[in-house]
Amino acid sequence: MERETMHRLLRDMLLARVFEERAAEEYTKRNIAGFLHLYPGEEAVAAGVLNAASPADYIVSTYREHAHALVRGVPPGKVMAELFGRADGMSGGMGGSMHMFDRERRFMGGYAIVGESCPIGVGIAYSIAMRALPEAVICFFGDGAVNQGAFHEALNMAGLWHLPILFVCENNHYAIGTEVHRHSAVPELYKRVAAYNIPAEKIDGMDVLKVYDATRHALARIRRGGGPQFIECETYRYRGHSMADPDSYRPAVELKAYQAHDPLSAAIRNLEFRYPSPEELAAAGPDGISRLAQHMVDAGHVHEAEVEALKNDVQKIVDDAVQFAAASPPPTMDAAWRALNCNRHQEVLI
Ligand SMILES: Cc1ncc(C[n+]2csc(CCOP(=O)(O)OP(=O)(O)O)c2C)c(N)n1
Ligand SMILES: [Mg+2]
Repeated sequence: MERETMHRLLRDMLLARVFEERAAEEYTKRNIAGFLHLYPGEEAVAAGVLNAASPADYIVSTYREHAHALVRGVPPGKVMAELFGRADGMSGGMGGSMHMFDRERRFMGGYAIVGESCPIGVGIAYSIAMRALPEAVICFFGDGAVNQGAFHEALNMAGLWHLPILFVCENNHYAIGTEVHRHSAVPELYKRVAAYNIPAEKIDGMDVLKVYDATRHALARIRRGGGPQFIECETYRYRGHSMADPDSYRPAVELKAYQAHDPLSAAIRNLEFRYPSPEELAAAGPDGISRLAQHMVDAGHVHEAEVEALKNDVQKIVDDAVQFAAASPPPTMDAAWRALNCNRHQEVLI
Protein backbone atom coordinates (compact mmCIF):
# COMPACT_ATOMS: atom_id res chain seq x y z
CA MET A 1 0.00 0.00 0.00
CA GLU A 2 1.21 3.48 -0.84
CA ARG A 3 2.51 5.72 1.89
CA GLU A 4 -0.01 8.45 1.01
CA THR A 5 -2.92 6.05 1.45
CA MET A 6 -1.73 4.87 4.86
CA HIS A 7 -1.17 8.44 5.92
CA ARG A 8 -4.71 9.33 4.89
CA LEU A 9 -6.16 6.34 6.74
CA LEU A 10 -4.33 7.29 9.94
CA ARG A 11 -5.33 10.94 9.64
CA ASP A 12 -8.98 10.11 8.99
CA MET A 13 -9.19 7.75 11.96
CA LEU A 14 -7.57 10.29 14.27
CA LEU A 15 -9.86 13.03 13.04
CA ALA A 16 -12.95 10.86 13.55
CA ARG A 17 -11.89 9.92 17.10
CA VAL A 18 -11.01 13.44 18.22
CA PHE A 19 -14.10 14.92 16.54
CA GLU A 20 -16.47 12.46 18.23
CA GLU A 21 -14.94 12.85 21.67
CA ARG A 22 -15.25 16.60 21.29
CA ALA A 23 -18.87 16.19 20.22
CA ALA A 24 -19.50 14.29 23.47
CA GLU A 25 -17.96 17.15 25.42
CA GLU A 26 -20.02 19.75 23.57
CA TYR A 27 -23.15 17.67 24.27
CA THR A 28 -22.48 17.75 28.00
CA LYS A 29 -22.04 21.54 27.71
CA ARG A 30 -25.48 21.60 26.04
CA ASN A 31 -24.16 22.99 22.78
CA ILE A 32 -25.62 19.89 21.09
CA ALA A 33 -29.16 18.72 21.76
CA GLY A 34 -31.25 15.72 20.79
CA PHE A 35 -29.89 12.29 19.94
CA LEU A 36 -26.14 11.82 19.59
CA HIS A 37 -24.74 8.40 18.58
CA LEU A 38 -20.96 8.37 18.55
CA TYR A 39 -18.40 6.26 16.66
CA PRO A 40 -15.24 5.77 18.80
CA GLY A 41 -13.87 2.26 18.30
CA GLU A 42 -15.37 1.86 14.82
CA GLU A 43 -13.13 4.30 12.91
CA ALA A 44 -11.33 1.63 10.89
CA VAL A 45 -14.58 0.83 9.07
CA ALA A 46 -15.40 4.37 7.87
CA ALA A 47 -11.77 5.15 7.03
CA GLY A 48 -11.05 1.83 5.28
CA VAL A 49 -14.26 1.65 3.26
CA LEU A 50 -14.52 5.28 2.18
CA ASN A 51 -10.87 5.71 1.25
CA ALA A 52 -11.33 2.82 -1.17
CA ALA A 53 -14.34 4.51 -2.80
CA SER A 54 -14.30 6.87 -5.76
CA PRO A 55 -15.79 10.39 -5.61
CA ALA A 56 -18.39 9.16 -8.13
CA ASP A 57 -19.75 6.58 -5.69
CA TYR A 58 -22.80 7.30 -3.55
CA ILE A 59 -22.83 6.84 0.22
CA VAL A 60 -25.90 6.02 2.33
CA SER A 61 -25.49 5.79 6.08
CA THR A 62 -27.18 5.48 9.45
CA TYR A 63 -27.68 7.77 12.44
CA ARG A 64 -24.04 7.00 13.49
CA GLU A 65 -22.75 8.82 10.42
CA HIS A 66 -20.57 11.77 11.46
CA ALA A 67 -17.33 9.89 10.78
CA HIS A 68 -18.61 8.76 7.38
CA ALA A 69 -19.26 12.39 6.44
CA LEU A 70 -15.84 13.50 7.70
CA VAL A 71 -13.96 10.78 5.82
CA ARG A 72 -15.97 11.57 2.72
CA GLY A 73 -14.46 15.04 2.88
CA VAL A 74 -17.20 17.19 4.36
CA PRO A 75 -15.46 20.10 6.16
CA PRO A 76 -15.44 19.31 9.92
CA GLY A 77 -16.88 22.76 10.66
CA LYS A 78 -19.98 21.93 8.62
CA VAL A 79 -20.43 18.60 10.42
CA MET A 80 -20.01 20.24 13.84
CA ALA A 81 -22.34 23.12 12.87
CA GLU A 82 -25.02 20.56 11.99
CA LEU A 83 -24.61 18.98 15.42
CA PHE A 84 -24.97 22.45 16.93
CA GLY A 85 -28.15 22.99 14.84
CA ARG A 86 -26.71 26.02 13.05
CA ALA A 87 -27.36 27.50 9.62
CA ASP A 88 -23.89 26.63 8.29
CA GLY A 89 -24.34 22.94 9.06
CA MET A 90 -24.43 20.46 6.21
CA SER A 91 -28.23 20.22 6.39
CA GLY A 92 -28.70 23.91 7.22
CA GLY A 93 -28.92 23.07 10.93
CA MET A 94 -32.33 21.47 10.44
CA GLY A 95 -31.28 17.82 10.43
CA GLY A 96 -28.97 17.47 13.42
CA SER A 97 -26.86 14.45 14.29
CA MET A 98 -28.88 11.80 12.45
CA HIS A 99 -29.75 13.63 9.23
CA MET A 100 -26.57 14.83 7.59
CA PHE A 101 -26.63 15.19 3.81
CA ASP A 102 -24.18 16.47 1.19
CA ARG A 103 -25.32 16.19 -2.39
CA GLU A 104 -22.08 17.54 -3.85
CA ARG A 105 -20.07 14.71 -2.25
CA ARG A 106 -22.77 12.17 -3.03
CA PHE A 107 -23.28 11.64 0.68
CA MET A 108 -26.94 10.72 0.44
CA GLY A 109 -27.75 10.97 4.08
CA GLY A 110 -27.78 9.46 7.49
CA TYR A 111 -31.08 7.73 8.32
CA ALA A 112 -32.61 7.18 11.74
CA ILE A 113 -34.81 4.19 10.96
CA VAL A 114 -32.89 0.95 11.44
CA GLY A 115 -32.38 -0.70 8.01
CA GLU A 116 -33.61 2.39 6.13
CA SER A 117 -30.31 2.89 4.31
CA CYS A 118 -30.78 -0.43 2.45
CA PRO A 119 -33.85 0.31 0.29
CA ILE A 120 -32.58 3.85 -0.33
CA GLY A 121 -29.20 2.47 -1.44
CA VAL A 122 -30.91 -0.05 -3.71
CA GLY A 123 -32.97 2.73 -5.32
CA ILE A 124 -29.83 4.71 -6.11
CA ALA A 125 -28.08 1.56 -7.40
CA TYR A 126 -31.08 0.85 -9.63
CA SER A 127 -30.83 4.31 -11.19
CA ILE A 128 -27.08 3.77 -11.81
CA ALA A 129 -27.78 0.39 -13.43
CA MET A 130 -30.49 1.88 -15.69
CA ARG A 131 -27.98 4.42 -16.98
CA ALA A 132 -25.10 1.86 -17.14
CA LEU A 133 -22.73 4.20 -15.28
CA PRO A 134 -19.39 3.05 -13.76
CA GLU A 135 -20.57 4.08 -10.30
CA ALA A 136 -21.47 2.17 -7.15
CA VAL A 137 -23.40 2.68 -3.93
CA ILE A 138 -21.88 2.06 -0.52
CA CYS A 139 -24.59 1.28 1.98
CA PHE A 140 -23.78 1.26 5.71
CA PHE A 141 -25.98 -0.29 8.40
CA GLY A 142 -25.57 -1.94 11.79
CA ASP A 143 -25.92 -5.54 12.96
CA GLY A 144 -29.44 -4.71 14.20
CA ALA A 145 -30.58 -3.91 10.65
CA VAL A 146 -30.30 -7.50 9.43
CA ASN A 147 -33.53 -8.35 11.27
CA GLN A 148 -35.56 -5.71 9.45
CA GLY A 149 -37.90 -6.68 6.63
CA ALA A 150 -36.63 -3.76 4.54
CA PHE A 151 -33.11 -5.21 4.69
CA HIS A 152 -34.24 -8.52 3.17
CA GLU A 153 -36.43 -6.89 0.53
CA ALA A 154 -33.53 -4.64 -0.48
CA LEU A 155 -31.01 -7.49 -0.67
CA ASN A 156 -33.39 -9.59 -2.70
CA MET A 157 -33.84 -6.82 -5.27
CA ALA A 158 -30.09 -6.10 -5.36
CA GLY A 159 -29.33 -9.80 -5.98
CA LEU A 160 -32.13 -10.27 -8.47
CA TRP A 161 -31.26 -7.21 -10.57
CA HIS A 162 -27.49 -7.51 -10.14
CA LEU A 163 -27.21 -3.96 -8.82
CA PRO A 164 -23.93 -2.06 -8.24
CA ILE A 165 -24.10 -1.82 -4.46
CA LEU A 166 -21.72 -2.70 -1.64
CA PHE A 167 -23.51 -3.52 1.61
CA VAL A 168 -21.32 -2.76 4.62
CA CYS A 169 -22.58 -4.22 7.89
CA GLU A 170 -20.96 -2.49 10.86
CA ASN A 171 -21.28 -5.32 13.35
CA ASN A 172 -20.40 -3.65 16.64
CA HIS A 173 -21.98 -6.61 18.54
CA TYR A 174 -24.88 -4.64 19.97
CA ALA A 175 -28.23 -3.26 18.85
CA ILE A 176 -28.63 -0.75 21.70
CA GLY A 177 -28.29 -3.19 24.65
CA THR A 178 -29.05 -6.45 22.83
CA GLU A 179 -26.00 -8.53 21.92
CA VAL A 180 -25.88 -10.03 18.46
CA HIS A 181 -26.32 -13.67 19.54
CA ARG A 182 -29.51 -12.64 21.35
CA HIS A 183 -31.02 -10.87 18.33
CA SER A 184 -29.96 -12.96 15.31
CA ALA A 185 -30.81 -16.66 14.89
CA VAL A 186 -27.58 -16.92 12.86
CA PRO A 187 -25.02 -14.81 14.70
CA GLU A 188 -22.56 -14.94 11.76
CA LEU A 189 -24.46 -12.27 9.94
CA TYR A 190 -22.77 -12.57 6.54
CA LYS A 191 -24.24 -16.10 6.25
CA ARG A 192 -27.74 -14.66 6.21
CA VAL A 193 -26.97 -13.10 2.84
CA ALA A 194 -26.57 -16.49 1.10
CA ALA A 195 -30.32 -16.48 0.37
CA TYR A 196 -29.89 -13.59 -2.09
CA ASN A 197 -27.05 -14.87 -4.26
CA ILE A 198 -24.78 -12.07 -3.06
CA PRO A 199 -21.11 -12.85 -2.29
CA ALA A 200 -20.52 -12.10 1.38
CA GLU A 201 -17.51 -12.16 3.67
CA LYS A 202 -16.64 -11.26 7.23
CA ILE A 203 -13.52 -9.20 7.93
CA ASP A 204 -11.72 -7.76 10.93
CA GLY A 205 -13.28 -4.31 11.17
CA MET A 206 -10.66 -3.20 13.69
CA ASP A 207 -7.92 -3.52 11.05
CA VAL A 208 -8.12 -0.59 8.68
CA LEU A 209 -5.75 -2.11 6.11
CA LYS A 210 -7.93 -5.22 5.80
CA VAL A 211 -11.07 -3.10 5.50
CA TYR A 212 -9.46 -0.96 2.81
CA ASP A 213 -8.26 -3.97 0.77
CA ALA A 214 -11.54 -5.87 1.01
CA THR A 215 -13.48 -2.78 -0.09
CA ARG A 216 -11.15 -2.06 -3.00
CA HIS A 217 -11.54 -5.60 -4.32
CA ALA A 218 -15.31 -5.59 -3.81
CA LEU A 219 -15.75 -2.25 -5.60
CA ALA A 220 -13.52 -3.34 -8.49
CA ARG A 221 -15.67 -6.42 -8.95
CA ILE A 222 -18.89 -4.38 -8.73
CA ARG A 223 -17.59 -1.94 -11.35
CA ARG A 224 -16.76 -4.85 -13.66
CA GLY A 225 -20.45 -5.72 -13.57
CA GLY A 226 -20.14 -8.41 -10.90
CA GLY A 227 -23.29 -7.34 -9.04
CA PRO A 228 -23.77 -6.60 -5.35
CA GLN A 229 -21.45 -7.62 -2.54
CA PHE A 230 -21.68 -7.77 1.23
CA ILE A 231 -18.94 -7.14 3.78
CA GLU A 232 -19.50 -7.73 7.48
CA CYS A 233 -16.97 -5.67 9.45
CA GLU A 234 -16.59 -6.96 12.97
CA THR A 235 -16.02 -3.94 15.17
CA TYR A 236 -16.89 -2.52 18.59
CA ARG A 237 -18.16 0.76 19.98
CA TYR A 238 -16.47 1.99 23.14
CA ARG A 239 -19.21 4.34 24.21
CA GLY A 240 -22.85 3.58 24.97
CA HIS A 241 -25.40 3.37 22.16
CA SER A 242 -26.05 7.12 22.42
CA MET A 243 -25.28 9.88 24.89
CA ALA A 244 -28.50 8.92 26.71
CA ASP A 245 -27.32 5.32 27.25
CA PRO A 246 -25.98 4.49 30.76
CA ASP A 247 -24.21 1.51 29.12
CA SER A 248 -24.97 -0.87 31.98
CA TYR A 249 -25.57 -4.05 29.93
CA ARG A 250 -22.01 -5.08 29.10
CA PRO A 251 -19.15 -6.09 31.36
CA ALA A 252 -16.28 -3.62 31.75
CA VAL A 253 -13.82 -6.42 30.96
CA GLU A 254 -15.35 -6.80 27.49
CA LEU A 255 -14.79 -3.13 26.74
CA LYS A 256 -11.19 -3.38 28.00
CA ALA A 257 -10.54 -6.47 25.86
CA TYR A 258 -11.65 -4.68 22.70
CA GLN A 259 -9.73 -1.56 23.59
CA ALA A 260 -6.58 -3.69 23.80
CA HIS A 261 -7.02 -4.19 20.04
CA ASP A 262 -7.81 -0.59 19.38
CA PRO A 263 -7.24 0.41 15.77
CA LEU A 264 -5.79 3.66 17.04
CA SER A 265 -3.25 4.24 19.77
CA ALA A 266 -3.26 3.95 23.52
CA ALA A 267 -2.69 7.69 23.65
CA ILE A 268 -5.73 8.39 21.52
CA ARG A 269 -7.77 5.84 23.47
CA ASN A 270 -7.47 8.11 26.49
CA LEU A 271 -9.50 10.69 24.63
CA GLU A 272 -12.66 8.77 25.37
CA PHE A 273 -12.71 9.73 28.98
CA ARG A 274 -11.06 13.10 29.07
CA TYR A 275 -10.11 15.63 26.46
CA PRO A 276 -6.32 16.05 26.72
CA SER A 277 -4.49 19.29 26.15
CA PRO A 278 -2.35 19.70 23.03
CA GLU A 279 0.71 19.45 25.33
CA GLU A 280 -0.43 16.06 26.63
CA LEU A 281 -1.05 14.88 23.11
CA ALA A 282 2.37 16.07 22.00
CA ALA A 283 3.96 14.27 24.95
CA ALA A 284 2.49 10.91 23.92
CA GLY A 285 5.57 8.81 23.24
CA PRO A 286 6.24 6.46 20.37
CA ASP A 287 5.05 3.47 22.41
CA GLY A 288 1.58 5.02 22.45
CA ILE A 289 1.11 4.99 18.69
CA SER A 290 -1.38 2.85 16.91
CA ARG A 291 -1.23 -0.49 15.15
CA LEU A 292 -1.30 1.39 11.90
CA ALA A 293 1.13 4.09 13.00
CA GLN A 294 3.52 1.40 14.32
CA HIS A 295 3.21 -0.49 11.09
CA MET A 296 3.94 2.68 9.12
CA VAL A 297 6.93 3.58 11.29
CA ASP A 298 8.33 0.03 10.98
CA ALA A 299 7.92 0.11 7.23
CA GLY A 300 9.64 3.50 7.04
CA HIS A 301 6.55 5.23 5.69
CA VAL A 302 6.36 7.80 8.43
CA HIS A 303 8.54 9.27 11.17
CA GLU A 304 7.33 9.35 14.73
CA ALA A 305 7.52 13.15 14.69
CA GLU A 306 5.09 13.16 11.78
CA VAL A 307 2.58 11.13 13.80
CA GLU A 308 2.80 13.65 16.61
CA ALA A 309 2.40 16.50 14.16
CA LEU A 310 -0.64 14.77 12.69
CA LYS A 311 -2.28 14.47 16.12
CA ASN A 312 -1.74 18.18 16.70
CA ASP A 313 -3.11 19.05 13.26
CA VAL A 314 -6.27 17.05 13.94
CA GLN A 315 -6.72 18.69 17.31
CA LYS A 316 -6.54 22.11 15.70
CA ILE A 317 -8.98 21.12 12.95
CA VAL A 318 -11.52 20.06 15.59
CA ASP A 319 -10.98 23.23 17.66
CA ASP A 320 -11.60 25.28 14.52
CA ALA A 321 -14.71 23.21 13.72
CA VAL A 322 -16.19 24.02 17.15
CA GLN A 323 -15.41 27.72 16.71
CA PHE A 324 -17.01 27.70 13.27
CA ALA A 325 -20.13 25.99 14.63
CA ALA A 326 -20.43 28.31 17.63
CA ALA A 327 -20.14 31.40 15.40
CA SER A 328 -22.82 30.21 12.97
CA PRO A 329 -26.37 31.61 13.45
CA PRO A 330 -29.43 29.41 13.99
CA PRO A 331 -31.50 28.68 10.86
CA THR A 332 -34.20 31.21 10.04
CA MET A 333 -37.93 30.50 9.86
CA ASP A 334 -37.72 31.34 6.18
CA ALA A 335 -35.10 28.59 5.62
CA ALA A 336 -37.27 26.10 7.52
CA TRP A 337 -40.27 27.05 5.39
CA ARG A 338 -38.28 26.62 2.16
CA ALA A 339 -37.01 23.22 3.32
CA LEU A 340 -40.53 22.13 4.18
CA ASN A 341 -41.84 23.11 0.76
CA CYS A 342 -38.88 22.07 -1.38
CA ASN A 343 -40.87 19.46 -3.29
CA ARG A 344 -44.10 21.46 -3.68
CA HIS A 345 -45.46 21.22 -7.20
CA GLN A 346 -42.89 18.57 -8.12
CA GLU A 347 -44.88 15.60 -6.88
CA VAL A 348 -44.97 12.63 -9.22
CA LEU A 349 -48.23 10.74 -9.32
CA ILE A 350 -48.00 7.13 -10.33
C1 LIG B 1 -37.25 0.39 12.58
C2 LIG B 1 -36.65 0.84 13.88
N1 LIG B 1 -36.84 0.11 14.99
C3 LIG B 1 -36.31 0.50 16.17
C4 LIG B 1 -35.57 1.66 16.24
C5 LIG B 1 -34.93 2.07 17.57
N2 LIG B 1 -33.49 1.85 17.46
C6 LIG B 1 -32.64 2.89 17.24
S1 LIG B 1 -31.07 2.38 17.11
C7 LIG B 1 -31.46 0.76 17.37
C8 LIG B 1 -30.40 -0.29 17.39
C9 LIG B 1 -29.76 -0.54 16.08
O1 LIG B 1 -28.58 -1.26 16.24
P1 LIG B 1 -27.57 -1.50 15.07
O2 LIG B 1 -28.31 -1.66 13.79
O3 LIG B 1 -26.70 -2.63 15.47
O4 LIG B 1 -26.75 -0.14 14.95
P2 LIG B 1 -25.71 0.51 15.99
O5 LIG B 1 -26.52 1.47 16.82
O6 LIG B 1 -25.12 -0.57 16.78
O7 LIG B 1 -24.72 1.25 15.15
C10 LIG B 1 -32.83 0.65 17.56
C11 LIG B 1 -33.50 -0.63 17.82
C12 LIG B 1 -35.41 2.41 15.06
N3 LIG B 1 -34.69 3.55 15.04
N4 LIG B 1 -35.94 1.97 13.89
MG1 LIG C 1 -24.87 -2.58 16.38
